[in-house]
Amino acid sequence: MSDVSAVKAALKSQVIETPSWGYGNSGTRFKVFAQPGVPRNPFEKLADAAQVHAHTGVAPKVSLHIPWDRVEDYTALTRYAEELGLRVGAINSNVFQDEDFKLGSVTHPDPKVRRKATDHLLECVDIMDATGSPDLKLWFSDGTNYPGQDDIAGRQDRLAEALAEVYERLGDDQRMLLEYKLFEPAFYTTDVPDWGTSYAHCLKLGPKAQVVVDTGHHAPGTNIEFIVAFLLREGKLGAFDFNSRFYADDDLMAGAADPFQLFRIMHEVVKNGGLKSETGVNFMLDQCHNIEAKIPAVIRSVTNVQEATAKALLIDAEALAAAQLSGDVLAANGVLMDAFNTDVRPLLAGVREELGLAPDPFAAYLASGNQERIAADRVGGEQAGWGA
Ligand code: LRH
Ligand code: MN
Ligand code: MN
Repeated sequence: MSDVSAVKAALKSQVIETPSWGYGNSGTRFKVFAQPGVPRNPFEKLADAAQVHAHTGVAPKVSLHIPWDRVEDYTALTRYAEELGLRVGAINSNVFQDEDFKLGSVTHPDPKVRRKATDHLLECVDIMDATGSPDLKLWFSDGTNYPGQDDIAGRQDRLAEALAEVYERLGDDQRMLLEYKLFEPAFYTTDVPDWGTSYAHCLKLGPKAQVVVDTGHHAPGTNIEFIVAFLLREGKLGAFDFNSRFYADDDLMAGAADPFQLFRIMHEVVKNGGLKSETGVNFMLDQCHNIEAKIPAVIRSVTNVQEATAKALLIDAEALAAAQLSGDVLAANGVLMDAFNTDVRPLLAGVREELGLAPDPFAAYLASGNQERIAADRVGGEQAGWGA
């Protein structure tokens, strides 16, 4: 796409969903470093997300995580989101922090534990009904640590049974997004370890089940853009959990560790129609900001995704196709590298100005005084959930 106004229109319409847990305190198993001014409840997490949206103009949706964001009154939470100009995004289930789930949740050998886990997933669909959320995001920590610990295929049967029950409960405008992860916390087998497993379950379930690609959940060296191209071609790419990593599930800011990889992913998204709203790909962030200030880190992540998207949109598709057809490997690669090496910050500054925003959202947020205000107003902020 080389028409600048079309590129700008595409950038304005891209929605990046931010995670409620990205605004809370988080850390590693070694230490959680608390920061002043972090939210004390889900309402304050929404207020922080609204800051990101106010400065970037492209982040009106917030993912919630249950029970981290459990409230008495979801209608009140939804109304508050609307007052802030936000919508509730994906509801993330959590079947990995309860004592009962030590040996698994929906794949646990004991049917009573499986019932409890499936009931939680059904509760998440109730919350979708109450908040207007379109997406149920499922990630299972289920797996085993030792050879022989449990029946690998039997666990797939149990998983399929639970997924089918939850799928049946979904409304017409609701989707199930199944996330995979190679390992951790399970170290020998994981029940949904890769995109193929997720895809196979989603295919059996039906059109409302799609795969989530969390960019931090693969073996080192995995070609994520291939997975993206394949899933888009099959109509099975439901969402991204963007973050970046140097080693494993590091949950660092998207585009921080490997901006070139993010560009390659966004190239496949653009090339295969994934930016069009009818494809329904949800561009979510899934990150934890352990040592950096949270709202600015989310703003930086959003702009990093926008920069990768802008570069992908600038690829000269005609020149690329011609080079590919003629077998000119170096010319084809050159077309991609030209786009990647373009400084798109002025283009994005222009897009923001056209939206009535400051050209540099990061600087504008720091100058707004919000950080000082929340630090003074909020005492005793929450952990994101991991350390809780
Ligand atoms: C698991 C995961 C999943 C969870 C989130 C907090 O590692 O990526 O998406 O819901 O982290
Ligand atoms: Mn994730
Ligand atoms: Mn993760």
